[in-house]
Amino acid sequence: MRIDVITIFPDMVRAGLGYSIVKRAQEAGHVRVAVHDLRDHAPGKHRATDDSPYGGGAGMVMLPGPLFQAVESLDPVPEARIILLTPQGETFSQAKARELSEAPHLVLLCGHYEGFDERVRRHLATDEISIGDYVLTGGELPALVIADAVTRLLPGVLGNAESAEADTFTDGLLEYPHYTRPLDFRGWRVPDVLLSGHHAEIAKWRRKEQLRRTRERRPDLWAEFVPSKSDQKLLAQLAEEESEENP
Ligand code: JBH
Repeated sequence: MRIDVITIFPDMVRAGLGYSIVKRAQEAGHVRVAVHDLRDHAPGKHRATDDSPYGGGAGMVMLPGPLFQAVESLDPVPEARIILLTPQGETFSQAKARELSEAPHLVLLCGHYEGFDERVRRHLATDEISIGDYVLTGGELPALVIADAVTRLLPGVLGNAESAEADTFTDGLLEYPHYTRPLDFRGWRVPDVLLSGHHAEIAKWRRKEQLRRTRERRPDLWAEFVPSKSDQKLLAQLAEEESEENP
């Protein structure tokens, strides 16, 4: 896959791409990421990339000219996804990451809060994405989030162990609690079941903890979750344990 990021802060984005799985994936040739300075496509002495809004009002609007020129200079394939990072976009999700990981080419356009000229949205972008409902100063961090989430899904990027690992959003449950050495840390012990060597009991305990956690912490995921027959049995056990704790 090819990923191009267009931004007025190229060094900020490059810094974020130089670590971890994204770095490894680039070195291994699974993804080719390039970061471009929008100002290189801005005309005039001032190299402005934004201007005041027609009709008046506060804030600035990203000019269409530099953005169209920057994207056209990349000569994107017709199947490329041209993505605006904007608080008005669809909220990013694991499902969206999976969908984007199927595309041959992503172009990520980093906007700033006041937003893009409407013609960019209508005639250049194929997608508009937000990473969540909080105020950020620009689309640079969202671009890094998307590059990370998509890259780790590309074939060959994760080792077998990592990719076989059921991730939270695959089966709709949060992960179970993890423990490693030491057995006793400051008087806090690892649960006995994990030391028993009884694999079926361990699997049951883990599944039960996943159910408990998701029900407690994520009512949104819990509402969508469809328990299997064996999950229903574990949930009945949980209810039993809870009624013993609070008689
Ligand atoms: C995207 O993901 C969004 N959430 C909040 N602020 C943003 C600013 C620019 C791009 C976002």
